Amino acid sequence: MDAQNPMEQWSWPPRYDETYRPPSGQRHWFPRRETMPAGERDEAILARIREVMAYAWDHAPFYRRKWEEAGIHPSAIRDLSDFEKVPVVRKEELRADQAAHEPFGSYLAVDPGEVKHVNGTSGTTGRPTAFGISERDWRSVANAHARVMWGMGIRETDTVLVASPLSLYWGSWGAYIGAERLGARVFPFGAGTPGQTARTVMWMKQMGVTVFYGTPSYALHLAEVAADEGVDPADLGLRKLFFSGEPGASVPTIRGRIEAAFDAAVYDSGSMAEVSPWMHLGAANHEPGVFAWQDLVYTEVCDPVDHHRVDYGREGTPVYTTLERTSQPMIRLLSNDLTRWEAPSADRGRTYPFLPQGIYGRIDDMFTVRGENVYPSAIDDVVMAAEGYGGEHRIVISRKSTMDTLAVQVEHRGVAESTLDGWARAIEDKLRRALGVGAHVVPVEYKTFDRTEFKARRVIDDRDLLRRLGSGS
Ligand code: 8LQ
Repeated sequence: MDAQNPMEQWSWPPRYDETYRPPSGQRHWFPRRETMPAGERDEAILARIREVMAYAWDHAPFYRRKWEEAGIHPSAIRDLSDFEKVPVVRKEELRADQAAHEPFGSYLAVDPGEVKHVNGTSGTTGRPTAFGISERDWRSVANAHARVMWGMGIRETDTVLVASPLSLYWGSWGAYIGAERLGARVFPFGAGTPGQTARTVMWMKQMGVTVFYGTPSYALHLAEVAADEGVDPADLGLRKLFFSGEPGASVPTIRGRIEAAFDAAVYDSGSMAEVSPWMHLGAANHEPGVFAWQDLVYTEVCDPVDHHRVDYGREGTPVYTTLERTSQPMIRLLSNDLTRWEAPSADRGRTYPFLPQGIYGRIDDMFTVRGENVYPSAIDDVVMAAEGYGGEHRIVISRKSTMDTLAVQVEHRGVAESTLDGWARAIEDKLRRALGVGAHVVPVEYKTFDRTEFKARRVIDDRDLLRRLGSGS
């Protein structure tokens, strides 16, 4: 342990020894930071929050305006409960602020000349948001990601394939610079151009890729394409796959399918690009679920209405605060995602709060059918477990008179025509038990639906269409 730095390179503004790397056999990159009593860490986090808030107050007019309106000054934060009174930041606010203060918004807390990297949201509708990243932040993210990837067991002897789009998407670059900082070999193949997936399979074999990064949907698609090319994905030589961007790696069925297809270990990670290092929700050993690495990005799982922390054991929406970002610090960014958290426990090998089911959905994607809240990922979990599942499905919500109905179109493969009806009814039974509501299962031919190379969009909400046409209620 470094006597000058009792929490191992813990400083504000962040400064890392770029030559540091633990011995290969060591489980933790920073053992003290990762295994210290959670209460002690919380004290350091509180002090850091005060520093980050004071910094934002001085350097980012967006925060000063917002907090003055709310009557809050950084010096008033005396404990972590006080911090819950700081108003959340919504993504719409960031978008509007950037429109008013081009190009990076008035939450940019460094001189514009210090922005050395630009990433952004890849959304095709609405105004995109630009991420202006200083060199210091770029390095902090690289160091954080190296550390979380180290925790997944990735080592300098690995070759890491970045198989998500290498364009505006922060996720790909974050994985790239993390792997590079860790000392691994990085192979930025990307994803998303026609015919690329078959080439990925070929190159993976040639380059001896041992680690895959991308989305869970894409890993499943890659396995399918490999099989079409006559390659058993289990023979590709992968040791590990790690994911971000969408639910899946902590959804048991999806996780199981990926593990089985590639005969490799699966790790979940990811939060939101705005709060990169997004990998702060890195993996726990070989179980589903993720840790909230609180010393990188302080995560509060909150009541979606009052934005106060919910008790451990309860469901809520993550609210994120970056503790190592100086260019566009995020202080209580509301995710509108859903998760459940558990108290830190030394038994898990890291004393961080634990999200046993990962992030299982977005509040916006949740729908209500006959009074029951339904998450698409819960449907995925059931449908993808069915023997004879063909690889894709679509969830269709529509409205008949005043009642919402749920139908799931499921591709089948290798199911005899004469038994299809029974096959569909069996999935319906399982859905009813898992969701508490009935769903109509419609079998469709294998490869009816497009595969995605990025984040899946499986929900078709006909009620939206009705609303847009003005005929819905
Ligand atoms: N989202 C991201 N990671 C997720 C996960 N592990 N489980 C469930 N949902 C997840 C840049 C990083 O890869 C994170 C990322 O995808 O950032 P984006 O593009 O800003 O998207 C953020 C949203 O992806 C989150 O709010 C989650 O809904 C989802």
